[in-house]
Amino acid sequence: MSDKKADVLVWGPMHAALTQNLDRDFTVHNRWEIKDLDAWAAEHGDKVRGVITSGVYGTDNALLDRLPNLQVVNSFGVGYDAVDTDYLARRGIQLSNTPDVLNNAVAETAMALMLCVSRRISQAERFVRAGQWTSGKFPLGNDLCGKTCGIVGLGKIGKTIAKRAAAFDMNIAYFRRGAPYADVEYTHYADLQELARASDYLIVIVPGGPDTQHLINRDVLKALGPKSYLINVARGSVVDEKALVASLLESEIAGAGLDVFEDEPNVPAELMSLDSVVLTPHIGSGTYETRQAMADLVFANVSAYFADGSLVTPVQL
Ligand code: 8YV
Repeated sequence: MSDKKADVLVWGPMHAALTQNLDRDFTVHNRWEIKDLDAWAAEHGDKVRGVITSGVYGTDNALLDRLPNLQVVNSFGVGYDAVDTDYLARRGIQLSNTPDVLNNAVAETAMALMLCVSRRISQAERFVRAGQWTSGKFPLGNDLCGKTCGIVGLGKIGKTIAKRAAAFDMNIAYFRRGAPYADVEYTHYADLQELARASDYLIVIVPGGPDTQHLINRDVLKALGPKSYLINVARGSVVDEKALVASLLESEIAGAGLDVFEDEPNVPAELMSLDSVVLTPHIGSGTYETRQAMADLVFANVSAYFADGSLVTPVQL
C-alpha cells in the first residue's frame, strides 16, 4: 500500500505548511494552475489517487468522474457539505475532515461576534475613526451577563461555545429535536421557535447541507424578537438570508453577527448598510494555531492513507 509519491490533486491554494509537506512527499497537481482541465484529465486523470480540498472549495463530481482511480478525499475543515458524500460512497472513495482541532477558534469567533453586536464594537470603532466622538455620544449596548444564549447545534463546537458563554454568566439553552442530551444540564428545547423566543442571542452552529437548509427562517427570526441577536458561525445555507435581511430591515430582530453567507464571498448590499450587523469573512477557524493544527491533521490523514490505507479522522459515509 505504501506509496509515498502517489499522485494527488489539490483543489485550491492551501496552508503553506500543508503545501510544503504535500510537495515533498507526493506528486502534486494543483487544480487552480491547470489551464486546460480536459487535456490534463485525459493525460493524468487515471494516475490521481487522492484529492485534497477544503470545506470551502468542496469538490465537483464532473471532475471526480475523470479520476477513475481516486481512493480518498482529504478535506481541510470540519464541515464537508460542499462534498457530495453520496457520490463518494457510491464509488467507495474515503473521506477525512479536521474535527476537534478548531473547536476553540470557532467558539471564540462566536463569542467575539456576540460581544461585538451587543456592545456595538464595529459601529463604535467607525464612530471614533470618523471623528464623531468629539461632537456626540455613542449609544449604549447590552450586557451578556444574565442573558440567554440559545445554541442551535450542541455538537462539539456548540458545547465549547456553551462553556465560554457560561463563563460570561449567561444562561445556556439549546435546540435538539426529540430528547435532551443526557450529559448536559443546559435547558433543552425540542422546538426551534421556542428556543428562539427564549433566547437573547441565538447562535447557529449546525452542519450545513440539505438537512439544515434555511433552518433559520422568517418565523424563527420573528420568534427571536426585536431585542435579540442572531449569530451564525455555521454555514450561510442554514439561514434564509433574504428572510434575515427583511427581518433586520423591519427591526424584527435587534441585529446579527455573521461569519458565513449563502453566496460567499458575496454579501448582500443591505447587510453592508446596517449598523446593527457585524460581518466577518468566514474566519471561524482562522487563527495561526488552529490553521496549523488543521494543516497538520490533513497531512496526517493523507500520509496515513498512503502508508497503510487508514485515516486518522475518517468521515463515516
Ligand atoms: C473552512 C470551515 O473549512 O471547518 C470548516 O468547516 O468552514 C472552515 O474551517 C476553512 O476556512 C477552509 O479554508
